[in-house]
Amino acid sequence: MPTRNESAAALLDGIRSFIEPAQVRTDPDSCLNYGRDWTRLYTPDPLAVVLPGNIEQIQQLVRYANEHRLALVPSGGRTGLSGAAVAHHGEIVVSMERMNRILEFDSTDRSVTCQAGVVTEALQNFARDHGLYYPVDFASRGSSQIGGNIATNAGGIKVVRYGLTRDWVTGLKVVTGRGDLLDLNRGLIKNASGYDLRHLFVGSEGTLGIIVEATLKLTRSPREPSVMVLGVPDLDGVMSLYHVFRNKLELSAFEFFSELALRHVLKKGVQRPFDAETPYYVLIEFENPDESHTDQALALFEHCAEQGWLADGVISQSETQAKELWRLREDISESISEHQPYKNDIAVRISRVPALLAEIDELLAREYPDFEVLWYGHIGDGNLHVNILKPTDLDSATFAQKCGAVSEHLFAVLQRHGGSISAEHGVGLTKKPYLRYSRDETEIGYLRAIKQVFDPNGIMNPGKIFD
Ligand code: 2HG
Ligand code: ZN
Repeated sequence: MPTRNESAAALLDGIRSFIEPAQVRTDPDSCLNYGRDWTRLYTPDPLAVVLPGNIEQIQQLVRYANEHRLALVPSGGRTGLSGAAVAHHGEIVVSMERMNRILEFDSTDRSVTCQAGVVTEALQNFARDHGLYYPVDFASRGSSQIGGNIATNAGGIKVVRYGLTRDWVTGLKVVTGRGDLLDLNRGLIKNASGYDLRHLFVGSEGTLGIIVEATLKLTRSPREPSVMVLGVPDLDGVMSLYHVFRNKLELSAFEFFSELALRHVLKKGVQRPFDAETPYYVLIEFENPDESHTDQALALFEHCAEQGWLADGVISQSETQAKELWRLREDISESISEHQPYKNDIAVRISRVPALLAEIDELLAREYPDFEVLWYGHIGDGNLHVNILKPTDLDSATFAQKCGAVSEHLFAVLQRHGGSISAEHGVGLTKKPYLRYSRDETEIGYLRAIKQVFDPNGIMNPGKIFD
């Protein structure tokens, strides 16, 4: 961990000699906003917020930080849920916000090169304007940035069909923790010339260096996506629907949520999709270019209803209706934020989902008899978001301590199923104490050794993923 033994003012003056003084901020508002992400669990306390405008400035900053042993926290849209972009120990936040240009597009390659600070939705819109599609998508699309998505290997709602951010990154420019600029893979599809360092940076959470540019693949746009929401009496039904629908339709999403989770969205004014109330719901999105696909979906619906796997359902008739149905699932996270939820973002192989669900359900009912536990997530990817809401009369510290204790049991169950403590939100600060449940000591030793190569002085996002 770097130490500070020079006066803050002198250190910042040094930075102002190579980055425009107005882009080196210390005002309380900037420190508060740029020093935190969506976790709201930590008190932001950065030394300063720096907004570089080009790669040279970033290299200078990293070299300066090495010289003076300053800690840097790379910062994108700060929509993360694990504290990886939090600066709470006098670090310097390096915001990529000003580096938000799309630099190059090639229709033959179907690829786009952009700076790290491009907002996800801006890239999606750019692709659409060029008759193509960037498929990595999630509720925070309006503020999350490409660099942050890469640093956490963001997943989201279309993984079942299109994979994770990693699958779309064909090139990366990074400034390592040593200040070197690496130009990794340069948009190539095939490149068998040794270790692929690009993939080390995907999911590195800012601990190896700063992602400054990315080349991303695009694909053809989906044809007439339709959305179905189905009411399901039990978790076995959820898995049965997955098998049936996946085998017959080209699914682009297979999401689930509980009635308890849905109720929070309904409180915000969204309409219940149909009269029947069921403990669980599944949201399915599929390409529906002609009537034969609609007929197929309806036939599957009938079949599943006959089997007792679903109780009711609705299919979108327009794009607007499809968007409304998506809100039932996508708005959950925001609708519960006022309850200071303790978040779990766990993953197992899909075949293990039923057994894991049953065990965790039993564990949580036993350990949290008085807490509201909400289930939702990307069940088609084996990724469940288990959110525990803080009872209003319980103080935050006791709540966190109780949840932390249960996490040890939960992750032990997960470990037995070969799962991961973080599917898509990252380790950051919140899951750091539990990393050993996903990676054994030997493997963590290799992770540390890799960090040492890229960041020998430990200036890059110290205290994140592991100490
Ligand atoms: C989602 O899938 C996001 O909605 C947030 O990953 C999950 O709130 C959460 O736990
Ligand atoms: Zn998610």
